[in-house]
Amino acid sequence: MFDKDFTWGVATASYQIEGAAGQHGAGKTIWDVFSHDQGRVYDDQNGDRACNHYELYQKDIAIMKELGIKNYRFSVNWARVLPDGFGRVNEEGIDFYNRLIDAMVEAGIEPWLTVFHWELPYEIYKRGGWLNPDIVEWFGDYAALLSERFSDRVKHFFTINEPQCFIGLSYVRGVHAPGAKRTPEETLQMGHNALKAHGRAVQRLREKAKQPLIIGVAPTGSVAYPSTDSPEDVAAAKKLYFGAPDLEDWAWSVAWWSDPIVFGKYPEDGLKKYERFLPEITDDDLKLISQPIDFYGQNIYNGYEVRAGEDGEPEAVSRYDGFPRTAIGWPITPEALYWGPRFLYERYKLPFYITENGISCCDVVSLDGRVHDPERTDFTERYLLALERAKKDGADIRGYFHWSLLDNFEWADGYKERFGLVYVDYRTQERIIKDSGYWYSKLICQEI
Ligand code: GCO
Repeated sequence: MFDKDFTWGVATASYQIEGAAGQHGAGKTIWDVFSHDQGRVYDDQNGDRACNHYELYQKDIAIMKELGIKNYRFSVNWARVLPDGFGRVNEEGIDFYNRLIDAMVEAGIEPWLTVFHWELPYEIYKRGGWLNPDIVEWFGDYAALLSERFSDRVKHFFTINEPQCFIGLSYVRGVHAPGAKRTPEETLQMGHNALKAHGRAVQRLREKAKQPLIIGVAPTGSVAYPSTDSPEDVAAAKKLYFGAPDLEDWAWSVAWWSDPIVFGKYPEDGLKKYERFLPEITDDDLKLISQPIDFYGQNIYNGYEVRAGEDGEPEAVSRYDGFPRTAIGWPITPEALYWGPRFLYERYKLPFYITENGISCCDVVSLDGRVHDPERTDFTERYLLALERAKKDGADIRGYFHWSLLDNFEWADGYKERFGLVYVDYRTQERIIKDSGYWYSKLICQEI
């Protein structure tokens, strides 16, 4: 599958794997606080220990090396390097990421660093978080620090990961940290500040860069895919995919987050639909948000079927009884990895990466001591076949990162969901490479 220079990788995020939460000089983040608040996370679990990657990172890198994984998307915990989110640097935290990056380089693994995968420092949250306009500069300073300290070895950076979730799930729905619902005026303002912070980070990353950097983003979204290849169905799916959702779902928009970054303007339909609740949006803001980036990534897990109704307008098609689902309950829709990248490439015309895709399964250790997970292999193969077809049909697809290297802390679902190619026994921190991990290894090493 794919040619030799295709980027194959795996992805993780700091709070989900590192453990050592709030230790070695790190500050608290909203997830540290939220996960200790009773009743927020499944079974009151938290990321205090997680996969203890903070201590076991060498082991995890050795596993990647063994599997032939050459690209690793990981994230830095903002409060580990800047305990308050700004100002004082925690050198112990910087040392940890230096050791981690050095180990990757030594193992021949290319680091892909995500600047923000949701760990908002608690001190910044106390000052208003995404609502405080100062966050744009704080985030820029944080990005500058990462560039200054790591860009001699790290060339690939993502600014923000899934604003749909760290604004939408967090403040529109209130189910992720900090677990406080806010008004539409407030959430739209937060979103605008997050986009400005992205733009500022792009500027500051480049300003301090020790080599030319390759910078992108990793938003997400469920893909509207057409029932058939007919031009009517395709147009209907595309319209819904990029259209403005109703106000209560505004943060799930694809175009709202990506059009300003790539085109320097918000989509017209959203501007109309959310008009009463919008913050002030200036030309300077849009200029800042639309700093040139080098690639466009999306985390894609699933989609929904759409057809053209009698009047040609998009119509969602309901799923048949017994529709295949993953353990977490998400529909299995490989079409998402065909139509998503195609639509996104057609619209944004930037080199495209799948920055996350994967499946949670009810994995268990079998009597033979191994973890047999045929569902994960089958899922991944189906999705990759669709992705390959999208590339053949013209989308400039450069790479694929599987979520995730390890089973880990799945946010509000705690350790209930296992997304890893590698099984983690949280009692002992033993790692067991799942059958799918060996399969992925063969695939990316072009042995199958
Ligand atoms: C993200 C994702 C990951 C999840 C994964 C499975 O923001 O990148 O939410 O952190 O663990 O998508 O849900």
